[in-house]
Amino acid sequence: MAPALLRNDSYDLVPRVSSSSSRCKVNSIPKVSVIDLNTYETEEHLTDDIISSLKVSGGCIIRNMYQQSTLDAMEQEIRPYINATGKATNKREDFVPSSTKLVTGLLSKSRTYALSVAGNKAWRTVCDHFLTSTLSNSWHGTQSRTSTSAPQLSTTVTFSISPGTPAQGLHRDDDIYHTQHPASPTHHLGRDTMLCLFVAGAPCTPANGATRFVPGSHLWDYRIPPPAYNPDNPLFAHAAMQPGDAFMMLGGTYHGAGANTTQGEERLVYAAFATRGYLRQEENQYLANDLERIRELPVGLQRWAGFGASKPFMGWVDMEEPVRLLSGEGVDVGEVEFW
Ligand SMILES: O=C(O)CCC(=O)C(=O)O
Ligand SMILES: [Fe+2]
Repeated sequence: MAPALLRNDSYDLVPRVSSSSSRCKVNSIPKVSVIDLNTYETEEHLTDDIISSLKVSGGCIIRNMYQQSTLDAMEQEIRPYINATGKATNKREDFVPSSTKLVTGLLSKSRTYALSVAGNKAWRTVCDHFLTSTLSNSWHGTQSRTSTSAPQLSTTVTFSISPGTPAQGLHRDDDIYHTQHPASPTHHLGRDTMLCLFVAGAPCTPANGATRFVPGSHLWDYRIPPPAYNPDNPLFAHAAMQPGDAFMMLGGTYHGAGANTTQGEERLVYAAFATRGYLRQEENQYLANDLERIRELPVGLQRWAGFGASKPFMGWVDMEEPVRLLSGEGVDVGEVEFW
């Protein structure tokens, strides 16, 4: 079915065009990879390329990640919530313009979203790569233990962005974890606290506010402010997507929603965010969701959603993994070691 594997070589560094900001000590602007899922024969090759791309530019666009039938099912489940969301109050106007309709707590609102976006296998593999933590030399008496903490889902959100919505301020999502780094010429594992997945439910164009981002800024000194946006500034790229395309981004990359300057186009994006297993989830999944719906999800997805335990000894209820309590008697959730 798929044509022969096409290796993606689009993340070469191109010479930097000088920036107006003397504080931007970047020597090159990494090119953003745009890869097409249909050209891959194995998921391993796909995720390898996404990972390489994210390390270099902080963002990667994946064409054709979702079929229209999945998008249709997801929209059918989520649209009633969008329709029921009035114009938001301006209590978070400082971050998300009030003309943006946000639907959150999606794990229990849309099973399609839960299985295909939050639980997307390729995304989870990429999360495993960037967000797994291993603790060695954890001494317990005379025993030295090694614990591996798997990443977890942090936030679920649908963005419905109407015409007239102004641009969002450029920001780094990983600020919520107080992440700060000095400038680094290359990426190294251990520095990331967040990985983001954006899925286009409708076309995302520069005119309707496709996410603006600054390739390579995940490696900048975190004290450097974001550059001023202008469409011709070569420091910026746009996550322009057709329905079914996806954009993955490290949480340290400067980005923000653009302005929706169209007359009648809604920008519809389904997003999921992940973090390390021992950090607090941005969205409180225990209160954001109807637990009856969470119970109906596969146990592995429940663990991913924060109802598992992070090793060592994080997140238990009555010294048990939350999935055990959630599932009740008679459901095999497997044995868990807490370290
Ligand atoms: O809507 C977008 O394109 C980005 C939204 C975003 O960055 C955020 O809300 O943190
Ligand atoms: Fe953001």
